[in-house]
Amino acid sequence: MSIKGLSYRVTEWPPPLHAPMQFVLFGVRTVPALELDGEKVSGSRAIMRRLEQLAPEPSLFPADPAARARVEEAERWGDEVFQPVARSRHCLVSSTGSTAGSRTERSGTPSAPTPPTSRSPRRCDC
Ligand SMILES: N[C@@H](CCC(=O)N[C@@H](CS)C(=O)NCC(=O)O)C(=O)O
Repeated sequence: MSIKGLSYRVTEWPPPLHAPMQFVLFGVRTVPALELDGEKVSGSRAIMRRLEQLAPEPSLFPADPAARARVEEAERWGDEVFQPVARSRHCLVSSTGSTAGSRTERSGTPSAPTPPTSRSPRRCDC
């Protein structure tokens, strides 16, 4: 949304809260999702296409049709083949320290990731 020049507000739900919260708010368990004046859009691919409709320039996709087809195939593979494998496994991640266990919000340009402050292993659903 920054690339498109669109203003936005980000709400993050720390795992494992994100799945039930997404279900309550969007009717699906996964992040990301977007709410546009009450319209709910879930999933990276759907969000990208909705943003293209809202603000065509600059495009998030290559102008060349063959290049765009390759990008769309890579997206599809990631979404339909790779992600389900990753999601089916439990993974270990480092705790993010002070933000762990709390809802966080921010607006505008995304900031740099916060370095881990703890080595406590946690489960995730990604
Ligand atoms: N390819 C999908 C992936 C969605 C997805 O699997 N998100 C994970 C976080 S990385 C999630 O919400 N997992 C919770 C669950 O599967 O219940 C997208 O980009 O929208």
